[in-house]
Amino acid sequence: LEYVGECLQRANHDLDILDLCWQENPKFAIENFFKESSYDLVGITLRNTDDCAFSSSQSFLSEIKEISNQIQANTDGCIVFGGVGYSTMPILIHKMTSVKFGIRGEGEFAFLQFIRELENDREWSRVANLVWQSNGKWIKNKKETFDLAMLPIMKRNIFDSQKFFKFGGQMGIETKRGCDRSCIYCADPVAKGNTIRMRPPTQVGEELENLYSQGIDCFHTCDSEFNQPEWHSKEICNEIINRGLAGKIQWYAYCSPKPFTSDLARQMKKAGCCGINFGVDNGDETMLAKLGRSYKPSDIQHVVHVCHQNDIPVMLDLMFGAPGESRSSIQKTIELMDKSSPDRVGAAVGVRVYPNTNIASRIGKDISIDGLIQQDNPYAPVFYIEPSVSPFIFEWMTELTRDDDKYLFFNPEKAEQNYNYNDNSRLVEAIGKGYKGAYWDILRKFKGSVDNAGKNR
Ligand code: B12
Ligand code: SF4
Repeated sequence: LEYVGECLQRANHDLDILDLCWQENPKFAIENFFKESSYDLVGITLRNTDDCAFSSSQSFLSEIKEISNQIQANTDGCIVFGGVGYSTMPILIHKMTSVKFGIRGEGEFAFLQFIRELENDREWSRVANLVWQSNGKWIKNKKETFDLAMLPIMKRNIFDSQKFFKFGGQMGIETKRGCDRSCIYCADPVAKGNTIRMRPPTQVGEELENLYSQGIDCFHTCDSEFNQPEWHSKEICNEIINRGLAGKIQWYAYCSPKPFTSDLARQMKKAGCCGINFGVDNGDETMLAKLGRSYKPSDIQHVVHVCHQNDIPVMLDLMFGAPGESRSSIQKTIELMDKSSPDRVGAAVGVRVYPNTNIASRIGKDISIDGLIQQDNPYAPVFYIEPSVSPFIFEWMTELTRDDDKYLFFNPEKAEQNYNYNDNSRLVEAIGKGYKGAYWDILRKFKGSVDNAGKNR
């Protein structure tokens, strides 16, 4: 939202922000906000529609509906949704609320086009990425992507960055957008586009400096996969090094296990990278192919090795219960984790089936519909668990990983190993005590209320 807001400011539009993240009582905050001024246009960002975790299956849609209803009741301005959560399921969100417009995908250029039409002809078909209604039918305008070099240098001063940093433990920064892979469950290509578009390294470097000058020195990349393509990741690292930021900032990234060279690991370390999360999903070769992954178990072992050689801690993210999962694939995955010894392993059971993903379109065709789990509520998140493993997978996973504290689970009952970042009192406590970094790394270092050893700073 800050990126979109800065583009509006550059185009000389007046802008006010209501940040509901800090409001104890959103209803009251909304009423007060709209009492102060009237607005022609109200943009709402929806980052998360749900927590993407089968064990909790928490949906945020009813709150989103309530908040958008309250906003509608308090303004005559035109309301437009946007955000990555919205972009994963725009039509469902419009049907659930009575908001008439939304921009899926990136918002900086499209929102400006929308404003031009709002002020002039209201020819909605001209606005890239717009979702709107015509004669009772929902229309999704063609998705367009823009050259990210056209973005302004982001000052990052619209929101209270210091407050977000203090209570969030790290700050997001994007170096590229979109992903050209087709992992069967992934909503990133749906929401962000299926080509990779890169930001010029100087743009990223200046943005990092602007944040650093506000006292922010710990970051997480917001790219789908930071290392794709590798040449661009290296240029970003060089930029950080050449600006003299490497010794001053720490940063973490999501990366894909292939391609990932020791050269890149060395360069990332030199540029201040202090942890990488690889979403590896599974450790069985057949399962990796079924998931649409192009690497092999040996590549997973290799990345852990090269990261450790360069003193970079590693988190591997696993997802059990995908179509084709079996007792043997689970066993092989756990064996690979033991062999490769990452610093932490996130073990999630159940695949969140987001609309318009490959898995969503294959359910009922070549993937068993029996594995589909949905509660009675039509807006409840839908998950898939391979029927042949679902009767024993939870108990067996517990058995296999017992007493091994490298495993983190999406399980609120195991507070000390819970890595659902959406609902995690342990994480909140650690950040309150001054821990910074990627959340898995904070959870790794934080030994609980009684022990402050290993504190990041
Ligand atoms: C980095 C990241 C994280 C980091 C964040 C680090 C940080 N400091 O920022 C961490 C690891 C902490 C994280 C945690 C979680 N994440 Co996350 N995360 C991402 C990721 C990769 C990037 C998000 C981002 O900031 N993008 C960069 C910005 C610039 O893009 P953007 O927000 O989309 O904004 C653009 C457009 O959407 C649009 N736009 C945005 N707002 C608006 C508003 C208007 C009016 C308009 C017109 C346009 C517009 O314009 C913007 C610029 O182009 C996304 C996937 C992705 N590739 O986007 C997942 C993603 C957002 N995460 C997801 C989830 C589920 C979570 C967790 C809930 C997981 C969990 N249970 O622990 C938590 C929730 C944390 C929280 N409290 O919010 C899901 C959400 C899916 C959904 N439908 O809800 C995503 C989409 C991943 C996925 N494919 O499933 N995450
Ligand atoms: S899981 Fe990673 S590599 Fe696969 S489509 Fe999603 S972002 Fe791309």
